[in-house]
Amino acid sequence: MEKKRLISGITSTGKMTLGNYLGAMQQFVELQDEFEMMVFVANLHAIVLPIEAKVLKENIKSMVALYFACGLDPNKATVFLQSDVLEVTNLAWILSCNSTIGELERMTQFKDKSTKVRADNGTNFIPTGLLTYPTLMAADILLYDAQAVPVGKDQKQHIELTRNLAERLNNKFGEMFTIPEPIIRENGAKIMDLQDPTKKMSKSSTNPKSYIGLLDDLKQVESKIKAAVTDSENIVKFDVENKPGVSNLMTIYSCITKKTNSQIEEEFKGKNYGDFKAAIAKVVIKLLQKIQDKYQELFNSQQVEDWLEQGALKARTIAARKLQKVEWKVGLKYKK
Ligand code: AQP
Repeated sequence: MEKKRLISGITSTGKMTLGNYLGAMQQFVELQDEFEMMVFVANLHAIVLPIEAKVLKENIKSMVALYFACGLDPNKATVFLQSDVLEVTNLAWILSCNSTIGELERMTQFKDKSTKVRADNGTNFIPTGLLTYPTLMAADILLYDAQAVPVGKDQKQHIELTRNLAERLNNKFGEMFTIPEPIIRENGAKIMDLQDPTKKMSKSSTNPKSYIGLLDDLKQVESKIKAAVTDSENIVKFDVENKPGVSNLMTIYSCITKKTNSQIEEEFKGKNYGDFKAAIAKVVIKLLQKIQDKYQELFNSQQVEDWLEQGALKARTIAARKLQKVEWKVGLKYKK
């Protein structure tokens, strides 16, 4: 039986965080044996908000090496750079022409990010790409006939839109797209900011204490965990509403150790937050040490460039076939 195809990507707006790892990358690695996994570095998504060319280049290079350092196997997963497949922007345009401004404006990510841009720079500086981001994301998925998309909780609404667009075009022009399902893990789907545990941990956050980068200095990682916001109760208990900081740290600990919340509560019964944070720092540092050692080995290696080229070739072959079919169906091509 053919394996189900899964696709996902991470935006190269910064260095990958523990949130990206636990919400997305860890899943990709676990799923690569059972499914046909396609994973890309989303560099086209990264230019939605202004980013320096030099920084973007560094982010891409470091992210590619990190993908493999985190455990993606080039013999199992197809790893590629989003902009290496030109077909994706063609399909994104077709999807944009079949979506409405209203439905794109309703996306939570657009609302949050445009509010922030407005506050920082004024109303006239909201890039069009911020609004059309979800149609590019839909193209990323539909171009490869992916049956499922492993993502963090924040991307669920975009997958819902992708499904709607696929159904809309299938009905209007005839069957052409596979309708994708989201795969969202229960634990770790939303790792929160260490300084404000009501907000998602984000790699573009301006406060470095609020997130753990996979490439952070390990001493700093320890201090960031020690400085993470908790509460004054000194009781390790999972209660997102009343103890968001402690619950977030429990989630991080649980995702890495695979212990359940009740096992963790039992483990730290009668102990204080100092002990709890020291235990979390220990497992996070052990995980990052392993990733960073592998990263050092891979960064600058020709092997990584070769794997990426090999991934792009495979992705382009699938994409070209699909785009031809779509262009024929919508009437852009007049010769078969
Ligand atoms: N904090 C998080 N917890 C769990 N999952 C997360 N993801 C991101 N942050 C968390 C998941 O990682 C994948 C790639 O996300 P992305 O980088 O493409 O975009 P994002 O969701 O906007 O992530 P960031 O870090 O917040 O990026 P910036 O700062 O650029 O906006 C997705 O599956 C996402 O759900």
